[in-house]
Amino acid sequence: MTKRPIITLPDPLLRKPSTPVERVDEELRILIDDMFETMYDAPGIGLAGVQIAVPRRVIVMDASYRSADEEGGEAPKEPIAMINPEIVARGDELRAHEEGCLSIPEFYAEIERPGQITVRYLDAEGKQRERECEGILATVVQHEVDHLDGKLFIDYLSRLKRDRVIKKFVKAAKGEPVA
Ligand code: GNR
Ligand code: NI
Repeated sequence: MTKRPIITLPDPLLRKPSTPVERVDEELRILIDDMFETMYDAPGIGLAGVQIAVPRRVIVMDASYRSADEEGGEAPKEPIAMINPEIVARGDELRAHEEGCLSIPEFYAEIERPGQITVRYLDAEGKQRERECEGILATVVQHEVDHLDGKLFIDYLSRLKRDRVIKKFVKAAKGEPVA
């Protein structure tokens, strides 16, 4: 397994829609392994291919650490990989979660999204599956599927707030002081 570098704002690749995976093969499973290693090392609870500069429709997640926190106990790892994920149903109730993104380091904001979703995807063996998600996992799946469409969680903020965040990262990338 190889840890790969994570791209950050304002890298234009983050805005590029990712391409569907056509074949679930060994090469793809190696990519997925590398994505898990990169995510656990960061550490993060989700990662999309495009974040390691591979704009293909693959996401990995593990929300077990977060739920262990909430329950105040130890939790075993619960790695989940989804290929060509599609959100096929959304519940009516919205839930707010504090979100962060490995591609927007050290910025956090409360975002409202449907609290319950159904996602259809291929697993690492190429088998079609469907899964109902709620809680933090519902939020992370939506956050990751957004990445595949070139969308970031700051897009849900007001234009003023979003532009402020982007400007900070543009300045930092130019080596200017960000205050
Ligand atoms: O590590 C992450 N934590 C997180 C917290 C709340 C909502 C979404 C996330 S995903 C994020 C990792 C990441 O950037 N995935 O794309
Ligand atoms: Ni993210």
